Amino acid sequence: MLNVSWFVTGAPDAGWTAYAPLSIFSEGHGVDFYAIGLQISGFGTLMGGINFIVTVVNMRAPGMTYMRMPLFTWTAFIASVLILFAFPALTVGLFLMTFDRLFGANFFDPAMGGNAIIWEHLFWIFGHPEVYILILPAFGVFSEVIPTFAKKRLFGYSSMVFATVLIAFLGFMVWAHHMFTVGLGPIANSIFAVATMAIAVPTGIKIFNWLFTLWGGSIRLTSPMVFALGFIPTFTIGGMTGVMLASAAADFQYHDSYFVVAHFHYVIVGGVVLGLFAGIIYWWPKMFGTMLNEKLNHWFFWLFFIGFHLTFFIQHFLGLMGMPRRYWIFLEDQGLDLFNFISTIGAFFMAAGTILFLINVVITQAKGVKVSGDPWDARTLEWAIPSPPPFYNFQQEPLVRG
Ligand SMILES: [Cu+2]
Repeated sequence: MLNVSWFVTGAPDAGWTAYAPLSIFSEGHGVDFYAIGLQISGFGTLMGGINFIVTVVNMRAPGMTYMRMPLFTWTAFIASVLILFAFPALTVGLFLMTFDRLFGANFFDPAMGGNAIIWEHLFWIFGHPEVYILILPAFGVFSEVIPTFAKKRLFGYSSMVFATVLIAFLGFMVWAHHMFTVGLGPIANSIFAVATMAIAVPTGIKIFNWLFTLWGGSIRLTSPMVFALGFIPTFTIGGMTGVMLASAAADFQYHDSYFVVAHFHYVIVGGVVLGLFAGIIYWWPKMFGTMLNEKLNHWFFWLFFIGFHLTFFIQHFLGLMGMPRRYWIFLEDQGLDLFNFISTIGAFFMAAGTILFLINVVITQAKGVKVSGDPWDARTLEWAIPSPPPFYNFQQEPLVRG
């Protein structure tokens, strides 16, 4: 019989961050596959990022100067630059880990004179910019959706671009805020604390620009717009808990508790996932020439949005009550049961909303009713051609004048 035991033994049981030395002594091949899998997907991401950079630099339409580019293009461009500089740190770390595990090297083994903390540095020098690789394109989506459905130009375009670049730049100087409890010392902790808090400034600029774009606009509550309106307060809460966590002294209390889990999900679900759904719904007619059912989209939003806050808002308090992360089971009657139960109910709401969205996709594509080139009355350049676009995109190369 074929012996596959070398292949199937051992999960990557060192957590998603694969901290050393746990990761280098993990039994079986789980962590080896973690490393090779990340190398392969990292290579793909890097190639994709380079492709976007080269496309934006070389293939803009005549007259499409950098400061006329749509903000979604800007944010995709800057996110690609982040990929270019952040992923190599992960590549190096994974190579060292693989050498430790397979070839007897000792980069991360303190007993052999290695340094386990180097892995944490390499991981987070990649890991923090990765957050911005995720969130910046979502910011771009909202910067397209909000002006469209407020029927106004985006407020503060150039400050939006400036804030995007500044967030990207500062994003490389804050990685050790994930390591406040490691023992880097008060000076390093203070520097990283201040740098982290500084990121709230360009992020705040963006939030206020979106609010000023809404101000006095004739607002159409289409589903992408409702996602955008849900995003602003949700993400702001995530940003505020981010500033709380950035305080190194306070972080000694929050660290590895559910407070961090709540913060993370307010940023990633409240920012990235809401942006993803807003973008998919908004550009669905552009991609497929059909229009998702708006009534179901709104039901999807409300189930998902209420479910999200039910699930995660309460986890701030679970964290402050001392509930740690990464435990799969808790003893009863520690005062954590009710809040965890509420959290679970919320998760079912989110699942129900997402299933509704998938049903919407299936129904819409089965019906296949075609819509006009610009069903949202958006009027930006991508809507000036038929939906979905013909393979040549524009019949004549467009000349961008403003
Ligand atoms: Cu971070």
